[in-house]
Amino acid sequence: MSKSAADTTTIAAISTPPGAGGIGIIRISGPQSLRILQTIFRPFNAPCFFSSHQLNYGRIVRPNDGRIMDEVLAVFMRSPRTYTREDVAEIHCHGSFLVLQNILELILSLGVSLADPGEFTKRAFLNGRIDLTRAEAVIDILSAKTRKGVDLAQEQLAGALFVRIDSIRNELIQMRAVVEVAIDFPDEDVEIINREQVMEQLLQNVERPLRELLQHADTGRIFREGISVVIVGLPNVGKSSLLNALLREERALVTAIPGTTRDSIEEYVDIEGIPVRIIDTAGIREHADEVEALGIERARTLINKADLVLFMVDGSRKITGADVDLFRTIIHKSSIVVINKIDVRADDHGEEDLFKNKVLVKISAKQQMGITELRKSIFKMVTTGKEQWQEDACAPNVRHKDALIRAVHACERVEDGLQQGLTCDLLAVDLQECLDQLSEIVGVTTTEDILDAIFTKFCIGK
Ligand SMILES: Nc1nc2c(ncn2[C@@H]2O[C@H](COP(=O)(O)OP(=O)(O)OP(=O)(O)O)[C@@H](O)[C@H]2O)c(=O)[nH]1
Ligand SMILES: [Mg+2]
Repeated sequence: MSKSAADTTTIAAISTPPGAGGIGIIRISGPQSLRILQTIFRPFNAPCFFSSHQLNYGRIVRPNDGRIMDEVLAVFMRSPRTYTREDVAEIHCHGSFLVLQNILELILSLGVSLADPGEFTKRAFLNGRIDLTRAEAVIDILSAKTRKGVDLAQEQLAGALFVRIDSIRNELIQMRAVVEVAIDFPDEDVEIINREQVMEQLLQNVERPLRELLQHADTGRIFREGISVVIVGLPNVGKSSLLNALLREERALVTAIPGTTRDSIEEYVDIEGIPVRIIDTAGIREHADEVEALGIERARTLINKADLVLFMVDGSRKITGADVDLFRTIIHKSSIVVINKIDVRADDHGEEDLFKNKVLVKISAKQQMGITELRKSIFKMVTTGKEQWQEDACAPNVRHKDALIRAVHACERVEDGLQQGLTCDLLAVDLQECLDQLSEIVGVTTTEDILDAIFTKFCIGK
């Protein structure tokens, strides 16, 4: 499907989060925006002409009975210099959910539709103000959990990814033109295209930049979506104390009684820009009571899903057979062995020999010792083998990555075809395929399914 113009309905939604706040904002977009304001807004300083992009001070009044709904600031923004490129109105009222709801209901009663999640941004895309990568950046900004995540999303919103993809697309469009000329003159004796030159251009200006983008996709994913780290160990080794130490707050209950944590607890921590979901689990042991056994079962499921396991032992005592048995169950996972309670450690217990080839970090969760080193080890562990992050790099998401892989494959087929002397009409097919994949990333061509999948991730009002 190519882009269609957005429909001509007028939509409205509460754009600020639910709950009480200083200010709440209702956003309206579409051709009826001005009429709605004129109907429900009464300025304190009449007359009010709703000059575009200027705030007006007044009240929202219900037209049929004159009831005052709230004292507000209202702004009308004339198309096309607006978020959606349509006429937009915003009402800034008191941040009470009930006030907002009352005003929204009044607006809807005047023939306006409630906006779907992401519909304002979808309209901005359909009306050509932003491409699809920028629309996705808006979601990333809203959901980012670390400053680094916000920075990446802001870069993408500024067009970093779009510009790169667009320049590769332009290369492909030029190449396609060259090849198509050759299709039109199939009977010429001399070869119209210079195969070596096309090959060189393809390698340098298409395949190389595509591969660079792909290399950053995995690192980008870590910064965008984060990773999950689960703390595993026998009861009482200090798992909950470590969660608290990483969070610098008393989040989980800590007691000297083994089996304190029964259900898993999870929280986000920012580790050098990576949003890390830290999960504290029930200490794993035999002979647990029913509730604890359920917690242990859950812990095992979490271990399987985790990106990294922090395997914790109590460093104040000797490693037991139970520690080793438990370690065997996580041997297939990427893990760091955390030796806790070094503040009360008399001497070494030979952990280095037991946990051969493993990264070992010694800490005291209670005394906050070794926590910085542990954070560094976690960062190193999850970024090792990944492309070094460069400041100007952009981070393709999973959708982009899939399309990039398909584009690279198409590009390779063109290269093979050039070498094997395939005819230009066949080369053109794969060139077009490569181009199509890139067009899908920026949204020049996209299916309704892709758009739905993207915009339903938004919250209402955005
Ligand atoms: N000396 C010392 N004691 C610690 C340290 N870390 C934890 N403890 C103590 O060890 C006991 C158990 O700590 P928790 O954090 O509850 O241990 P846990 O692994 O979560 O235990 P379960 O939830 O029962 O599996 C508590 O009495 C803590 O105060 C440490 O670094 N040094
Ligand atoms: Mg615990």
